[in-house]
Amino acid sequence: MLSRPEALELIDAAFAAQPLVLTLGGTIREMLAVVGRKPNHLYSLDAMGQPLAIGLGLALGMEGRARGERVVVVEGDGSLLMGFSALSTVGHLRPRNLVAVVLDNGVYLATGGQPTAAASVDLVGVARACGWADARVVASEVEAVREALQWASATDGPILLRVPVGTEQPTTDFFLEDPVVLAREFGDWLQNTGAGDTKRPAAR
Ligand SMILES: Cc1ncc(C[n+]2csc(CCOP(=O)(O)OP(=O)(O)O)c2C)c(N)n1
Ligand SMILES: [Mg+2]
Repeated sequence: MLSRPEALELIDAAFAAQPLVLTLGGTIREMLAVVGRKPNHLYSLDAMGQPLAIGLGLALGMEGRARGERVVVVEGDGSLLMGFSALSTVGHLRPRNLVAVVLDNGVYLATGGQPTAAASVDLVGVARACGWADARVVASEVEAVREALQWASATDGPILLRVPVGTEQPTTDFFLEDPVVLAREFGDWLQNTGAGDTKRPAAR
């Protein structure tokens, strides 16, 4: 079973310079520990249930941009279950440039490891039934995840990948940045730099 940091490293490598919406604190801190702070990463601190809807809006807004560009949403199982209605909106609007990767540890890890309903929900079946272009459960090992990410980056979406990950919780640094600053930094990157470049814009 892959750890979440291992999965995050593979996701960053596959979409190194694409807009990437990251769910909640634990996943965000682990991504920061693995690849550092990047302007193409939108850190949606504590916005449980919102990342897929945020990614949908971004994907729709970016549909006219460079071919091949993808908006990637990295979601947790608990947060996706909270924002479940966005699955139907994505299936209805079908943005071709949207990839959702659900890192499914089966629990609300951040609040003590209580089990989520994910164990009894066929997320791939739900996404397909909602009209997503495709969805897959991915074996929790490096090559399978790498291959699935590669496929998702080259296939018309919306695409959902469900990746089981372990429940270990590595010690990470605090990340106490103001969400207003985070959103502006990401917006600046989108507008002024854009996909393909991950230099952080100059502070203003
Ligand atoms: C609306 C709302 N309710 C509760 C919380 C508290 N909370 C933060 S993370 C979390 C668990 C999220 O579960 P999951 O998406 O599976 O991520 P994991 O904890 O497994 O990393 C909860 C309940 C919150 N941030 N927002
Ligand atoms: Mg979880």
